[in-house]
Amino acid sequence: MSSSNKEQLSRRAFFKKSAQYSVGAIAAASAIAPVSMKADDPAIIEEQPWATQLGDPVTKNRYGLPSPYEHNVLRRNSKLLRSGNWQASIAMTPIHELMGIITPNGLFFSRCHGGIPHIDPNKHRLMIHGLVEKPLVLTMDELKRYPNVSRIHFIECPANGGPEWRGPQFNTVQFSMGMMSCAEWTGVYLKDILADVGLKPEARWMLAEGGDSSHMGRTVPIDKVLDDAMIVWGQNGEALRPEQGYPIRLLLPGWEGNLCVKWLARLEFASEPWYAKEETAKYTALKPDGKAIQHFYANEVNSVITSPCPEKPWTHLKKGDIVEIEGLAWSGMGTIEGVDISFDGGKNWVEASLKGLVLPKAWTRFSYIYKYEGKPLLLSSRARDDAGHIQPTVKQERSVMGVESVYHRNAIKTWQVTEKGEVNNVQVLS
Ligand SMILES: Nc1nc2c(c(=O)[nH]1)N[C@H]1C(S)=C(S)[C@@H](COP(=O)(O)O)O[C@H]1N2
Ligand SMILES: [Mo]
Repeated sequence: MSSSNKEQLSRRAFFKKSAQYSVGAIAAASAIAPVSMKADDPAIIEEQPWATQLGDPVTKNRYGLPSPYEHNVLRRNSKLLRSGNWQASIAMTPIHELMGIITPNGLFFSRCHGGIPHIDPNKHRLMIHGLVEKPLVLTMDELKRYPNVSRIHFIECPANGGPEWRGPQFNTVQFSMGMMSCAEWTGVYLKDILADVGLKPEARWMLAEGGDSSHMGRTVPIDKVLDDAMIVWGQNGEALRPEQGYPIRLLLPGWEGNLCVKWLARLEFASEPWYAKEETAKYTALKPDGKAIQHFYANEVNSVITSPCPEKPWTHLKKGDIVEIEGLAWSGMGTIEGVDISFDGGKNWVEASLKGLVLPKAWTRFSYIYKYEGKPLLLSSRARDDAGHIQPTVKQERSVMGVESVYHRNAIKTWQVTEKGEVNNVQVLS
């Protein structure tokens, strides 16, 4: 008898044995997983092709890829959010497909103004000049000689959720909230390099400029530079991906993604911000009184339920089923302290639990175990951080900001769950 036949027999024997136990005993062992054992299930009693022949050698694919069965787990672009071509567009992360708080590099959202350059690291230089004692030009090898640190932080485009100020635009979580991702970044704190370079006391601002075709430049106040700004070359244990700024990018933990200049080529220190001279762009928000908010940098406390969501509805559930509600919370101003869940559009709240790592300026995963009743719901999440911020209602946010802005939306997000378990993107205006 071949070993695979033996294996098959022992599987049958296992099935017979376990089938003797009462359904009740199995159900008690696992209250959440529905038991669907059938004596004639071919997936149990028959050998599958992959179990009867040798698999691939790793030499076939030295850099591994996900299982082909995961082919739908992709970044996606919307025609509504591109500026004329796919080079200047934004690829959104399927946040509903992620686990834990780390975004795999191939799924990290990507926002480019001039396409993705493929930079030869041997020909890339970082110039540091302006109001410094000792201007420097560093090769990548020289830069990496600084002792490195690794930190988990999200990057969020401040336009995340921005198309929805007036109302829901996308009946998906990927398009409505996927302009963000979270990774473990490896690099050096800028303050450590500046200790070498010697910052002059008049230096109040830093211009960061990219080496891509857009030469995107952003101005950063010196306090942030000396606090936790990093130059990073590592992303989740490997070199930055080209989409994220290979070989180096600026990382300003918690602050607007657009300030995190990719393909970083130049840092210049000055006493005045560059946008005062209209040389670099800067994001503003228009308020109902016609005035614009000019200085906002950190992304506010925010959260979204990723399961269920329009892409992951509850149509397969039966009344009485136990199900886990999961989502992500984050704040650019601190650490997530707690997340509440509402089933009635924000009238009543219960507290979710935070699971896994809870870190400053990082995604934080929350969870709530729920008994599904098959009734219509308005399902919302509301996060708060340790700096004392809490997400506003849509009504509160509109009363301050109106609906004309694009950036920094962080109002409580709500999914409508229908009687059938379908999930729709809605806004609760009361
Ligand atoms: N050089 C350069 N840096 C850039 C950009 C760019 O187009 N060029 N896009 C910015 C914007 S608008 C955002 S939101 C973030 C996105 O980072 P990601 O593509 O790694 O997700 O990068 C920023 N850094
Ligand atoms: Mo952005």
